[in-house]
Formats: sequence, structure tokens, C-alpha cells
Amino acid sequence: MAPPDPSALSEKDGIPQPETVSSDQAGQIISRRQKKPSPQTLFDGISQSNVSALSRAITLVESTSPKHLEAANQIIALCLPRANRSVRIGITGVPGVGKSTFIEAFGKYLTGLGKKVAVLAVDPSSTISHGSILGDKTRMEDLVKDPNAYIRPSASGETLGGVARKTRETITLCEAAGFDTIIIETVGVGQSETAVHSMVDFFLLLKIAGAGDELQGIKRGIMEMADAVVINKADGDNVKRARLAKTEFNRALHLFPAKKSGWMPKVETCSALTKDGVDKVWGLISDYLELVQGNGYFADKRQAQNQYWMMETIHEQLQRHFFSNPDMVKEIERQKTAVLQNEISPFAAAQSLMDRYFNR
Ligand SMILES: Nc1nc2c(ncn2[C@@H]2O[C@H](COP(=O)(O)OP(=O)(O)OP(=O)(O)O)[C@@H](O)[C@H]2O)c(=O)[nH]1
Ligand SMILES: [Mg+2]
Repeated sequence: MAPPDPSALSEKDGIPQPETVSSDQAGQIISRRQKKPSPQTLFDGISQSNVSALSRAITLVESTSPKHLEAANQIIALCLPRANRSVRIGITGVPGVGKSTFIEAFGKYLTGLGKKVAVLAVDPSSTISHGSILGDKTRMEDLVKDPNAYIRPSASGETLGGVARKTRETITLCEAAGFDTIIIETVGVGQSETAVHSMVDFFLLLKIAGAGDELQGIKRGIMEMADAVVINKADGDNVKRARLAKTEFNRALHLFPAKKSGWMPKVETCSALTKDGVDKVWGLISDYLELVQGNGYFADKRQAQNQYWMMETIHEQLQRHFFSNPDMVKEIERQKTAVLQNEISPFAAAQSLMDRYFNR
């Protein structure tokens, strides 16, 4: 036996590994934990309405890594035949109008009717804020806890085109997971309403009663897109003003040309806080669906949207490819300087960049 080490700093050997933990098995657990589920495994989970499989698949769809793109595309291809059996509702309105509060009340009402509700968002500004819905989860307290609801914040870190495409693919995944009512929220700024309008069946503009100048500051385009205007916060002292606003909006909507759907946009008042009128909003959406499913417009619109998104995806990927090419990045900077110094016309500079990109 070796004599004990006299140093005070000496350490004893640790206790040996107990036999019950086999290093073989421990290794297996670690490797299983690290293994990414295959697209088929995720799809199987999604078709069994497994929300964690759904979330993992959405994360793949949202990833910008080319590695994930292939897996994401495979999952979407598997999900497509199961998708489409849903109603997609877009909701827009300026900050503070009550979108989150309304979606909470409306979502709870719908799950109460036995529906499965997914709430998504298109919010390209969320790169910094990490999605308004996320901060909002406190405002959707009941809906978050509802097993028949799924809330997912906006994809971030990209252009509007990128965020919108990913949201559209996320719709497919949610539908395959059995969500039959998809609500897509967007803040009424920039072009995001147009993007949301092009992926939904029904587009709802949320407003509050102002000081009698209801139509001021509303972009004409948004009014034209709206299938319904809902005047929120019609409670307390506001009820009368909300009613007046309803009349004014009704009058204004009649001035727009008839929609291809044959639907005359409706105006309704509600209070997301007291939940008063939330049922009427669903009532008018149901009327709309009955009309457009009957006259074929519902299916036609979805077909047109599919083609639109094919073209959008091409635009987006071409742009990304062009602008992320390191050689082009350098060359663009060079040409920008040349344009600035009047050495070349903007059109000639653009042409020279295109020629270089396409090796002409
Ligand atoms: N009185 C009343 N207040 C409401 C109603 N709906 C929402 N609010 C209040 O209005 C404020 C803004 O509501 P949000 O639901 O956060 O509005 P939002 O449109 O989601 O706002 P952003 O997320 O910032 O775009 C909150 O203080 C709500 O409590 C309503 O029907 N009546
Ligand atoms: Mg909100």
C-alpha cells in the first residue's frame, strides 16, 4: 500500500461510477437527445395534434439555415394534403385598438363552440421586440391556457416577404395539426396588411370610435380590403360614439365598388373587454363563409392566393440570393459610390450589376 500523500492539497480519488449507470446506456440517452427528429417523425406528431412537434416543425420552417430548408419543405409537403380544412381570418388595427384583447375574447368564444384556434402574427418589426404576441401572452392569459388554442409569435429577423412566407407555411402546419380556425394578427403599419390579406379568407379591420372623424387617417387600401370593420371598445361612455361610428363606416363602405365575392362589407360594434358583440362578429363571418363557399369564391380565392405565393416566394428567394452574394455585396457598394459621384447613371449601374450576377 502506498504511503499517504503528506501534502494538504492532495485529493482522494472520486467514488467510482455506480454499476447501475451503464456508460453504454448513458451514451444512448445523450445521442437520442441530440438527434433531431426526422421530418416523418415530426409529421406523425403533427397529425396526432402534438403541439411540441408542431412547434419544432414551425421552428424549422422559420429557420434561415439552408440545412433546415430541406427538412421544412419535406414536412410541408407531407402536411399539405391534411391542410386547407380551415377558416383563415386576418385581423389588423393600429396599436392599442385592442387586437390582443379581442383575439383573446374571440378565441375563447370559438373554442367554446368546439373549434381549435391557432393565433399567428405577421410583424416584421418584431426582430427587436420578439413579436408583439409574445409580450401579449399576458393579455391572452385564458387563451394561452386553453388546450384547444395555439399561440405563436411572429417569425422574426427578416424582411416582410420572408416573415409572410413563413407565416403562410406555418398556417399549413397548424391546419395539418387539426386547427380549424386560424387567426392572423398584424399591426396596421406598412405593407403587412396586404401580405396578411393575401393569405386569409376573411379580413377584419379593428377600429375604435374617434371624435367623429372616423375615416380620417385610414388608408383607402385597407378599407377596400376589409370584409368587416369592427368598432371595438363599445362599452361604458363609448357605446354611443361607437354606434355613430358604425353609421359613418357603413355609409363609407357603400361608396366602394362591389367586391368580387359578392359580399357587402359589414360594420359591427363590440367590446373585447366585456365580450359584448363578439358573437355577432363570428355571426357575420359565418354569413360570409356561407355566401362564398356557395358561390365558389372561397375556393377560387385560395387558388389565386396559392399562385400569388408561388410568385412571391420566387421574388423573395431571388432577392435574397442576389443581395447575399458576397461578390454582389462588394460590387453593389462600388456601383453605389460610382452613382453618387455621377460616374455612371443609376440604370447603367443596375444593368452592370445584373450582367455580372447572371454572368452575361
Ligand atoms: N374599454 C375597453 N378597453 C379595451 C377594450 N379592448 C382593449 N382594451 C384596452 O385597450 C388597451 C390596448 O389593448 P390591446 O389588446 O393590447 O391592443 P393591441 O391592438 O393588441 O395593441 P398592440 O399590441 O400594441 O398593437 C388595453 O389596455 C386594453 O385593456 C375594450 O373593448 N374596451
Ligand atoms: Mg397586441
